[in-house]
Amino acid sequence: MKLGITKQQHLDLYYYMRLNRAVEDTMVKLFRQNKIVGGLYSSEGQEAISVGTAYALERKDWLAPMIRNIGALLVKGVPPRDIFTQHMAKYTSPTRGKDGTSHFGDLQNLHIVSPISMLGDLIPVMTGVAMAGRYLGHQIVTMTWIGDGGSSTGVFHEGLNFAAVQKAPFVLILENNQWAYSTPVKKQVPLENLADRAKAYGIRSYTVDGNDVGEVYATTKKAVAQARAGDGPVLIEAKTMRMRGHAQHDSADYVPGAMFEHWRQRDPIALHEKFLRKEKFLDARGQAEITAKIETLLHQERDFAENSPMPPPEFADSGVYCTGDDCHKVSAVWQRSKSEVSPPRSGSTAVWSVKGFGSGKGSSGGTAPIHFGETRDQAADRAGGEPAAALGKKPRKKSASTAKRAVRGKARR
Ligand SMILES: Cc1ncc(C[n+]2csc(CCOP(=O)(O)OP(=O)(O)O)c2C)c(N)n1
Ligand SMILES: [Mg+2]
Repeated sequence: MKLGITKQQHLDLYYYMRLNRAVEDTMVKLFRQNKIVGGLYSSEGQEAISVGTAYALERKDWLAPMIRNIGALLVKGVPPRDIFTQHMAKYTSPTRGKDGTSHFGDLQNLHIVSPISMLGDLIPVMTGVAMAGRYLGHQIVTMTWIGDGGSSTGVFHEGLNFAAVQKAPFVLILENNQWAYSTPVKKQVPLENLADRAKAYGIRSYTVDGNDVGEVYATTKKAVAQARAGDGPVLIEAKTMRMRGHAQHDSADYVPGAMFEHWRQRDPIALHEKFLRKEKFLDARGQAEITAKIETLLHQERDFAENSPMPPPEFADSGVYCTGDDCHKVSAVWQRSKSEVSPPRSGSTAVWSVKGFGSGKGSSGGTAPIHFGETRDQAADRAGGEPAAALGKKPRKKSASTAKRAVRGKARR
C-alpha cells in the first residue's frame, strides 16, 4: 500500500483520469464537428491534479471547479452527459442551454459551486462556504483551484488572507502548468515555488508533483484532514504542464517543442499505468475492461447529448432576472434563531476579540466609536515614552460629548 492508498483507490484514480481524458477527447471531436457552442479548454496532462485532489474530499465537502477541472466534476459524481450537453448548450443541460461552457453547479446534492470566470474570485467565495459550514457545524472542507497566472490577481491575495485570519477549513490547489495564455510563469512570478505565496499569510503549504496522482492524492488528503481539524487553510502547488494551447483556438506555437517533449514523457496516466503494472494491480485484461467500460459509457452519454434538443426560442427571455420563489429554491438553513445572530441583539458569543478594541483615539483626536486600540506612538506620547498597555495603565477616556464635538470639528474643516 504505497502512500497509504489501497489497491482499489489506485484503480479508482486510474479510472477517473482515463474518464477525464476520454470525456475531453470526445469534446474535441464534437468541437471539430462544430457541435460545441462556446470555447473548449483542455486539461490534458493535468488530470492527476483534478482527480487526485477531488478524490481526497468526502461526499459532504464542497468544491468549485475552474475550466481545467472536469476530472474533479467526474469524481464528485457529475455524469458525462451533463458536461457534453452543457458545452453543446442543449436544453437538457444543467443550465438548460443558457451557457456554452462549464458554468454550472449543484448546490443541493453534489455541493458544487459554479465556476466564476474572474480568476481568483472563487477563493473568497469558497472561504465563505467553509465559514458557513463551520457556523452550521457541518465539519465540511471546501476546495477550489487556481492557475499560476490567477495566483497574481488581487483577489487571490485578499481571499487567501481572509481565509487565513478566519482559519477557514479551505484547501486551495494552485495548478502551476507553466503558462498563463502565452506568458511563461517565470515572466510573471519571481518565485521558484508558488507555494511560497502561502508564507505571506502564515498558512501551511505543500508543493507536489502534479503528474503523480498518488502524491497529489496523499498530500491533499493530509491537507483536507488538517483543514477539517481546524488548523486553517492550506495551499497546495501542483507542478505540471499545460499540454495544449489555452483553448482550442490556440496552437501554442510559443511553447518550445522540447518542453512539450519533456512533459510528454511524464504523462500522468502513463506514469500511473506503469505503477499499477509494476505493483500487479492491473494487467492487460483489466486495462481492456476499463477501456471498454469508458467507451460504452461515453457512447451512451454522447448519444444522449447529440439527440437532445436545443432550447426553444421562447426560453431565451426566461430565467434572465430572478423572480423570487419560482426562480430558485435556495434559501438559508438557519440552525440558530435569526434573532440570536442579528445585531444588536446578538446572543452568540464572538469567536475572536481584539485587545484594546473600542478604547483608542480616532484621527480627530476624540474617542473613536470603533478603533482597534491605540497606536504605539499615541500611547507612548501620553505615557512619556512607553505604551499604555506596557505600563498596565488604562487609556484615558474622553466623555461622549467631547468625542462628538471633536468629530463635528473635523467635519467642518
Ligand atoms: C481576473 C481575470 N483576468 C483575466 C482573465 C482572462 N483569462 C482567462 S484564463 C487566463 C489565463 C490564466 O492562466 P492561469 O491562471 O495560469 O491558468 P491556466 O489557463 O494555465 O489553467 C486569463 C488571463 C480572467 N478570466 N480573469
Ligand atoms: Mg497556467
